[in-house]
Amino acid sequence: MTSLFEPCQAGGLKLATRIVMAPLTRNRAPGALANARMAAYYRQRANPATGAGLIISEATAISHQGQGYADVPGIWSAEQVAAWKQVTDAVHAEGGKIVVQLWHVGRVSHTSLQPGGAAPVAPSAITAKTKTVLLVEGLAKFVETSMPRALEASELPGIVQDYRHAAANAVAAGFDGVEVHAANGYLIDQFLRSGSNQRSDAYGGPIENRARFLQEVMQGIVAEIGGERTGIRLSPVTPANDASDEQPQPLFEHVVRVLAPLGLAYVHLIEGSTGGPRDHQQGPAPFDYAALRQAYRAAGGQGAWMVNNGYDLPLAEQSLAGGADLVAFGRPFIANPDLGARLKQGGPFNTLDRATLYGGGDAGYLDYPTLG
Ligand code: 8OZ
Repeated sequence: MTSLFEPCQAGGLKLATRIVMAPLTRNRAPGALANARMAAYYRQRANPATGAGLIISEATAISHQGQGYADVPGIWSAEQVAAWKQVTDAVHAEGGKIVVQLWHVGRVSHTSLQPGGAAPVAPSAITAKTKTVLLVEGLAKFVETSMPRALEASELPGIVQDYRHAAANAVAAGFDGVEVHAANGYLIDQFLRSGSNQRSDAYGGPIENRARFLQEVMQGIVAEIGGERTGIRLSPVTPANDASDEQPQPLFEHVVRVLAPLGLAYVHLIEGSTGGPRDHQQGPAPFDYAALRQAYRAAGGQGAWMVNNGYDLPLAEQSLAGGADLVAFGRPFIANPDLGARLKQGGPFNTLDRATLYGGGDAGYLDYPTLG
């Protein structure tokens, strides 16, 4: 039986264990720049003997237009690349691996975060019934997202180019690869799911059309840096950020068939409602994740299958026995920098302080204790 503590080859990523640190937004990057505090945080979790076999960075904007929250990092400028280098160096000094999560929020933004105070962009001009985080006098404040404008089809190649440029920057910054954020109701997911996509052109309507933007982004990134260091995150039924679709099963089975020939390092699945119930249902029947993986494998997909959402050790080992390759842990990794060591010895686990999740300084960021 495969154990969480065994190595895994995920495309070109040679991982010492199957324990992955999930992407976690922490809003501690003023000026959209990574910094020494962030390097210290990732370093604490980087040694595969005690922490993660792979770290996925917090969601990182591919462009100013892709920004939707206060004090989240970016990776579109040379200054941002140089700033990230201190993080990737710190992780590698501990013998760890790290990929950057590439993010365009689409409609989940606010005019105050957009270039020139413009409206956020989206597949269709439909406001997301969700909140974003602004910082007001240094404190996280949740505010309604702004009304978006619908993107012209002629603008989409420019956004694909922004993804390619960000992926090339990721390699220049020393990342071992990238994860494309196609989950949680952000731009790519807004194109995929019918509740946010009412387009009547080649990017809306039938499933094949709604998956076209994702396909073009992924093909562009793979052409830029190679599939073997590219992963993707999907969340077929999450209601996060007002995401909805009436038929998620055929939609996401089509998506994995599109991904199969790209030779990706991994496919990362959020099962259920992000950070919430694993059995959340959208559509006419419970989502069948085994059928999704089978559709990917049947289409020739060889990437590692990474699962996420509410995992503990018994559930993780059950999932590995059922065919998953990697398990991503989110909030447990915030409160337990040495989560790997704690899983191995069966705990104990520190409790999470929700008040320090988004924004702030070292408290609730660098001061969670390790064992011993
Ligand atoms: C929590 C707060 C802000 C953003 C996601 C990037 O849900 C996020 C996020 C999570 O994927």
